[in-house]
Amino acid sequence: MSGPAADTHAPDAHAPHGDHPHHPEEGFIKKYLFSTDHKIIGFQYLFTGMAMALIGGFTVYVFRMQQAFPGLSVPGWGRVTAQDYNGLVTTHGSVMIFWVAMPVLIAALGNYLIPLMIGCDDMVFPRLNRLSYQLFLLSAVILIFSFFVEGGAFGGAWTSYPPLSARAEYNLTPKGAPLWLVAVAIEFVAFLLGGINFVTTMMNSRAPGMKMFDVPILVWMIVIASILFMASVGPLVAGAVMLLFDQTIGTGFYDPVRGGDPILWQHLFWFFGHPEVYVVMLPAFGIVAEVMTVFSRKKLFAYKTVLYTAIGTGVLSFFVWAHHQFIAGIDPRMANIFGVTTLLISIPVAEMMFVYIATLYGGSIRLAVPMLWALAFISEFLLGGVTGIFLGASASDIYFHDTYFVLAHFHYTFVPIAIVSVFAAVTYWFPKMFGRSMNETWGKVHFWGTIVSFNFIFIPLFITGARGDHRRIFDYTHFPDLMKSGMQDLRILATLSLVVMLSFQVIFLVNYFYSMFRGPKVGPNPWRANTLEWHAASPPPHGNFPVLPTVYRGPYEYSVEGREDDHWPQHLPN
Ligand SMILES: [Cu+2]
Repeated sequence: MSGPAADTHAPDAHAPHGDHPHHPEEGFIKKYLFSTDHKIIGFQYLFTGMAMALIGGFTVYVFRMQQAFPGLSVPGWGRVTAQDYNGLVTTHGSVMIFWVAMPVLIAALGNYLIPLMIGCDDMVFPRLNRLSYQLFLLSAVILIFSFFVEGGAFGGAWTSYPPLSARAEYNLTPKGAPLWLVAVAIEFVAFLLGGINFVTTMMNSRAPGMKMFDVPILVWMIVIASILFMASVGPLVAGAVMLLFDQTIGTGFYDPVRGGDPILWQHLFWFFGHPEVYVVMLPAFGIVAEVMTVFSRKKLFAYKTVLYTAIGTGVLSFFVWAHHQFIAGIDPRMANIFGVTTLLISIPVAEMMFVYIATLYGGSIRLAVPMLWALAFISEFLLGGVTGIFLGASASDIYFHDTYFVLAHFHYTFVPIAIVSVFAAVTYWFPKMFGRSMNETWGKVHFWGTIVSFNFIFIPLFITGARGDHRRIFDYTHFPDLMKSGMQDLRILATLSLVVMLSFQVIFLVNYFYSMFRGPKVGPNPWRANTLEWHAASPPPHGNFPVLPTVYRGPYEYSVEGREDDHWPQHLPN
């Protein structure tokens, strides 16, 4: 590989604050609340996402307790009414996807890592970046505020299907519903602004010598995910404005009585909703790839193929959405077409799994905590993928639609994406973020406790779902048949496993926040990784690199022998 190629301009090094009257020292408020530093904004998204995950976790605990023990006064909540139940389920789904998975996987990691991984001082538009977080925070505040208005939080499910979500006589949360819609819309604007920064920064601020195929795969995945989001969100925003009008000023866009069509919303929602799955899945795949190469001391297998596959998956994700409407009354011939495209999209995903396995093959594998999470991602996500086949085929989906089999399926894809890969990322980049290490033993206790209990939540729900158990039933005592032959026992097992899984998160939180201040100090590159963020100090100073690096090779040059010199960081010449 030749020396530094000046195909991108060499950004100037960015000195710490206080070096110039126009770049003064910042006070606490300016530094931490109104910062334009990409790292601080990354932390703001991360900690807000973590706080929202507490809401997501608490809501599922309450409504699962109601499912397992109907009528129980749930500790920490009390008796659960039908209205509560709908609000809790809707909040859980919305929060975990929009206010946890997206902000943490894309905005937090994208903000913190992209400038560090491509070797520059900050995002191209730092103030726009700050605005994106402020809008995100505003959206979270509006959502939480909606819990306390008359009628309570929106209970029409995160898919917000009309007529339930629109018609006043059905919509029991006349204030909560439009507030939910406004919160989601503002959050989407926040992500659009964030995406603009990620794409322009990666395209324009790469270190000298860093060509497109030298960019770490995680950066590419976040950039592709941002473009996917930008391309898919438009129709939904238009649809949401129409829904807001139906909710507030009595239009009838989705009202069949007045010539509207509720199925239109389903198309607009899922035209966004399914690409959205890949908007969060691709960064998760990127995290796992980064961790896996470091802890197997192996080059990522077929880097270019992975990149083209990610782009191909993104494109194909726009042609599968109607698999959510196989039984909504769409033309069966259309269902067949969408069945085929849906089964097709499992091919690139399966290919990614093979890439991981090929990367591991012959590697010198070290089972540190981040690697355990990365390996668990493969096995758990695979279960999610395989069960999706039954739902992609319209014939079998007619039976499975809206049962707990569907719920178990998408939790076997979403929990690996939003939880497992995030734990891999948080534990892997912890030393970079704080210059200290987390406790490995407690990390492993947290890992095994979480993974084992996770499977005991959803495997029982595959069984009840395959036996016809439908979603969104508030009180099973109204359906005694559904409580017989072990079905209720399976629900109780799932709920108790959930309580166990949530309890293990306390170990993580203690380990995380204790280690942040008291963990053993480590050097800049404790994992002996190659990507540029490990070339910066830990934690990186404002401006990241006192001297901006030059890149001489791709991100994953490892040999398999595990020798001391088995890695060639991107910033070191041959
Ligand atoms: Cu889908």
